[in-house]
Amino acid sequence: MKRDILLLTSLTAILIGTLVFVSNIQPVGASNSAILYGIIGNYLVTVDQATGNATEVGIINVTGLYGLAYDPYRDVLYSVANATTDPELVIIDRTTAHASIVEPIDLEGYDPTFLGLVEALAFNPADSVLYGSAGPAPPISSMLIRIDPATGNATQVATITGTPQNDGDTLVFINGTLYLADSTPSSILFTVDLSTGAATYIGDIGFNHVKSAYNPETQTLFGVASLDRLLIQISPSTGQGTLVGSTHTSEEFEGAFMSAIAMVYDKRPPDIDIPAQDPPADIVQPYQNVTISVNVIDDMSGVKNVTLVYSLDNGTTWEEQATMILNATTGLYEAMILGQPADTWVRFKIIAYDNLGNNATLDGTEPYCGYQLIPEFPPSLVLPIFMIITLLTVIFYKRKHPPLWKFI
Ligand SMILES: [Ca+2]
Ligand SMILES: [Ca+2]
Repeated sequence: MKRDILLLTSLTAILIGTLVFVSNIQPVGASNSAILYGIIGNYLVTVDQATGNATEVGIINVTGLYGLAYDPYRDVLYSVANATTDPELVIIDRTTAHASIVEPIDLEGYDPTFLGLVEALAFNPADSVLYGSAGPAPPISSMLIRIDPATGNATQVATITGTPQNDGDTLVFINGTLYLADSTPSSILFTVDLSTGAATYIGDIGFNHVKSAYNPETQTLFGVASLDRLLIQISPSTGQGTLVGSTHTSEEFEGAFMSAIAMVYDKRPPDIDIPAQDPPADIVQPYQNVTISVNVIDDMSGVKNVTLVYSLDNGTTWEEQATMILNATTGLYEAMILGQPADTWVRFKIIAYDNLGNNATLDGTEPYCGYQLIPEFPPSLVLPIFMIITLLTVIFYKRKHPPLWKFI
């Protein structure tokens, strides 16, 4: 009996251990450094993509916010303040939640007071353009606009047609294609032709008042059913929404709803600092090894690898390479170039990749990316050596040929 209990206890322990182990396994190939941001009232939040749970980043210092879009090339988060009255483009610092106002969004060809609604924002990585849906007054935004992020000036691209209200309640780009949801309040997903504004029906999402964002790293289209405070996933092919979880309760964030979401993800290469070398470039002796060290950072997906590629003929051919290893003490990536014969011109490049394949290169033309080994007889030594030889010759000659006065 005692042995049975012992056996049962052991098996349970093994089972729990296995479950814990299995639950810790990450899905293969699903690198996800992307962060889902949202706006709830005046709060900037991050949203857990697995549970839906919203966490406060900070309070945004402007009001009437609608729309949220991310430029991954410049690492800038855009939103619109006073969006339902006198829309202004704002940039939100995603670490402090501080908003800085760019300019009022004015529509070209119209009186500056014409635009009374900017409802959705979406950045298209395919053409690096910030798009929006707008109109003269709430609740319908049937104008598809592009916004100059430097000036706030907007131009109309097309008029949205073919949806229940011809209303762009949320916009999102997937691989260059514009998706739109129109909510009545049930949200229906469409694609939209950027040149004509004509919408093509995809399907009913099955949730109301949906705002959307796309994660290109996991290829997931997310939505929030705003008034129901729910995070959902949306199939881009059928439109069908599936529940992820609750974003927040009616007691949190002063009872406000999530008005927009945007995905912040890594499209920027790692930063490579100016490399250092030991010994320094001007005193490398023939056959002396040289260590190259450099600081490389990638604050989003992280550095995957750093490679030193080098040339032994001043950049004519680049056949040598070495993996730069992270030195845990200095935090620098290091690699060694083995000693070379006198006079050799060494040049090196540094290539760094982040975990999403974005890469940066120091191409070897930078002045600090090369060194010449000092010659066997550097010019500075030639004169002293010549003088010594001359002196020795004179002494030797004098010993063999005593001066004449000795015979006098
Ligand atoms: Ca609307
Ligand atoms: Ca990066």
